[in-house]
Amino acid sequence: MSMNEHSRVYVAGHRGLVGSAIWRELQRRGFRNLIGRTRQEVDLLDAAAVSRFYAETKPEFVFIAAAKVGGILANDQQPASFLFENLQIQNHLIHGAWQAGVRKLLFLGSSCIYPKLAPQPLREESLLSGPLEPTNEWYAVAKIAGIKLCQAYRRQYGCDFISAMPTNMYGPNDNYDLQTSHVLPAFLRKFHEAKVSGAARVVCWGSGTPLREFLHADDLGRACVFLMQHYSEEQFINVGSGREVSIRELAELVGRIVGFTGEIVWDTTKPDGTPRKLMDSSRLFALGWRPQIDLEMGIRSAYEDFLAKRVG
Ligand code: GFB
Repeated sequence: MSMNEHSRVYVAGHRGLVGSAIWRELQRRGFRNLIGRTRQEVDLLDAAAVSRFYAETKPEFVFIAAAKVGGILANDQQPASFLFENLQIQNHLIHGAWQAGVRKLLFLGSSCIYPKLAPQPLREESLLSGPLEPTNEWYAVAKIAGIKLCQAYRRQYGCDFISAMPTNMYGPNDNYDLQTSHVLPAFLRKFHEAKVSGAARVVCWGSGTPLREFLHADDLGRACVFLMQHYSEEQFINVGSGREVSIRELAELVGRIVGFTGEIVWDTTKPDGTPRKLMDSSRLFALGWRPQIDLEMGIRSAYEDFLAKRVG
């Protein structure tokens, strides 16, 4: 039986950027048996706690949006945490889902699984065809292991476990901490604070030349629910918008939306990361799915979320 509004659906990481978007989409579609647990309620680093949770709640469908995530600097500075914690979280959730007889599971990876110099736009077949981008290889290795674990449980045990690889995400419930965040929430905060304080300059990291593809979390939420209902292949599938911008263009766009009129300067002691990361999402598009939120509209709504969440 496929997932419907009566199904028992567990969203791991339901308070985060991606998990909360999946949750909102399921609510919007009238799902009434949603299961979510905070870190305090179920520690996903604890195998026994995860297995108890599965036994008690018996979910039929599972979305894995729980992970230790962060921007380029956090990835570079905490290699052990990014590798170890992500392996633990996904091992517990995937193995536990098999033990609990979960009908279908969707694991979320990241576009950083691809080799740094793989042909662009990035096709699913490029996985493991070359060396990874060094700033986030630890996170990438964990995510590759998660994809492989889903494929292995599918082959050995016949589990309907699938994986989706989203591009760079942004939207409500993002992390706005300047040391650990991704670029888009960092820009919202930096440009907003500069505007409010009347600062003449905003300092951005790297050279501004890297190209990135952005997707609003609500588009990813819709894609995840769509894939849970319509996709069941061993090969993972890319989820992107198909549009890329340079980090410099992004800075100018965020500056304009926020209303900052000063100067943008580039701190080239900070890493650029991979030069380009555009996904080929044609397999997903061929299934009939399309993103709905363009970058400017998405940044405007993300800025509203930032203003609403801001204390003081
Ligand atoms: O979003 P971001 O941290 O992640 O950085 P990645 C994207 C680009 O923005 C890099 C530049 O070229 C940064 O140097 N940048 C400029 C900034 N100013 C800032 C700033 O103030 N903060 C941040 N964070 N960046 C991550 C991976 O890579 O992408 C993760 O590390 C994950 O593993 C995620 O895959 C999607 O796109 O470089």
